[in-house]
Amino acid sequence: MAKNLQELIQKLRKIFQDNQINVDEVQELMESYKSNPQDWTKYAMFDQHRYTRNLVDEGNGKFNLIILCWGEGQGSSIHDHSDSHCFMKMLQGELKETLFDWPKEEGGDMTERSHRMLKHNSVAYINDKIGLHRVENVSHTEGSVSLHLYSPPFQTCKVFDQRTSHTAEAKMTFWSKYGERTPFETTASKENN
Ligand code: CSS
Ligand code: FE2
Repeated sequence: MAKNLQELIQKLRKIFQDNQINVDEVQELMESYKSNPQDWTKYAMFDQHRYTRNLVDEGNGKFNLIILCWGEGQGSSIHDHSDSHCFMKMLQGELKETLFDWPKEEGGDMTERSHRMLKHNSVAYINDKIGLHRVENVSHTEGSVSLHLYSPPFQTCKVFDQRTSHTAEAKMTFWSKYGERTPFETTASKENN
C-alpha cells in the first residue's frame, strides 16, 4: 500500500526491477494510493488546446510515470501502446475510455467494442493484445488528471483514423518534466495521440 505519491514511486521502482511483472499487483498498488492533489499539483499543467503529458519519473529506465491533464472536452486519438503495459489511474475527475478492435483491413470504420467511465482513484489497464482505445474528458465543467505508467517506456505509438482505419505514427512529447515546463525547442512537434 502506498500512502503518498513518493511512496508509490518507490514501490513501483522495486516491482519493476523484475523483468516479469504481475499486472494485478501493479494495479492494486496504484489503486491503494488515494489521490492527494498536494502530491501532484506541481506536475499538473493544463493547456487550452490539447491534453498535456507531464513526466514524473523514469522508473530507473523500466517505466515512464506521466501525469496527463485533460481539459474539458479534450481527448486522444484511437491509439495503440507500442507493445507496452499501460496503467492509468484517475487522480481527478473522470475519463471516458472507448475500446476498439485492431482493424482487420484498412479502409473501413473502426469497430467500437465497449466504453466505460473511469472513476476517481480507479486504475485501468490496457495492452496491444487487449486492443486499442480512445480516452476523453467528456465533462463540460471539470478538468481531469490521470497518472499513467508505461512499461517499457516508449516514444512513439500508432494512431488510427476512426472512419478509415488509416494509421500514422505519433510522437509522445512532454509538456513538462519533473515539474518544469519543457523548453520550446524540444516540444517542436505538436503531435499528440
Ligand atoms: N497514450 C496516451 C494517453 S491514453 S493511455 C498518451 O500517453 O498520450
Ligand atoms: Fe492509451
